[in-house]
Amino acid sequence: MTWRGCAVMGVLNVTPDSFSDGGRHTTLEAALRQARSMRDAGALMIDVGGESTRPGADPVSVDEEVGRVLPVIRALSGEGVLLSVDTMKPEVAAAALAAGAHLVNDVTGLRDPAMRRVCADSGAPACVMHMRGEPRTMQRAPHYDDVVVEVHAFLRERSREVLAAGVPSVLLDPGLGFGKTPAHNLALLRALPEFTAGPHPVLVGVSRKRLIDTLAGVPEAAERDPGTLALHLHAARHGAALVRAHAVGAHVQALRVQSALDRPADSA
Ligand code: HH2
Repeated sequence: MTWRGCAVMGVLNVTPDSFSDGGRHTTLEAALRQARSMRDAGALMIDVGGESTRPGADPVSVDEEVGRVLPVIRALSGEGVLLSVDTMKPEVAAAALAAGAHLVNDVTGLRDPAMRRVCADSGAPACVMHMRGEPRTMQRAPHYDDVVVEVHAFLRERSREVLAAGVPSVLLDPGLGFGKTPAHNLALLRALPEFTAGPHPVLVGVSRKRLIDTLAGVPEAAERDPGTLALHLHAARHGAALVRAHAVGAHVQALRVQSALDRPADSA
C-alpha cells in the first residue's frame, strides 16, 4: 500500500454504542450504504470496528464482534474496497483478514503477541497505536512526565517488536484521546513533526473527539467536524500520511485544497 500526501481513512462503527456514530450502522444495509458513500467521497480505506473504545465502553465477546464486522468486510472486500479492521482481539483480526480485510488497526498497539502472529501469518500491515491504560479506565487522571518523549519511545519500541515478529509494515498512531488529557493531546499534535520524521507513516485520529469540545465548546459529537478538520489539516501539513475521519467528503476536499496551496507557486 503506497500513496502520496495525506489520505483519509473513513470510520465505520458497526456498534450500538460508539461515541459519535453508535447505532447508526448496525444493519448490514446501513453499514454498506455508509461505507460506499465514504468510498465514493474519496476515502482511501474504510476502518470497520465492532467494539467501541470510548472511555467507559463495555467489552464485547469475540463472537459478538465477529458477527458485527464480518458481513460488512465480506461484502466490501467483494467490491474492491481497501479495508482495515479496528479490533483489539486476535481472533477477530484473523477472521477479518480471512474475509478480505487488508490492515489491522489495534488500539492496544499489538500488545498481545497473538495479534502480531495473526498479522505476520497473513502478511497484513498493522496500525500500532499508543494507549495509556484500558478503554474503560484510561481517562482517569492520566499522567506523563513528558508525554511526547514517552509516546514516541513507546511507538519506536513497539514497532520494532512488531516488525521483528514478522509483521510486514506498520503505521504509527499517537492515540489521541486514549489515556490523555487535552494538554497531552495538544502537546502531541504540536510535536507531530518529531513523529512524522521517522521511518514509518503516521496516522492521526481526532475525529469528533472530546478535545474539540474542550478547545471550541462543542458538546455534541456530531457537530465537531469543523474542529476535526482544523486539527487534521494541521496533522497533514506536519506529515501525517492518514487521518481517520467520519466526515470523509469534507476532509478530501480540504486536503486537496491544502495540497494545492503547498505546491510550487507556478502550478495550478
Ligand atoms: N480512535 C477511535 C477508535 N479507533 N484507531 C486509531 N488508530 N486511532 C484512533 O484515534 C482511534 C482508533 C475512537 O473513535 P471512534 O471509532 O469514532 O469511536 P468508538 O471507539 O466509540 O467506536
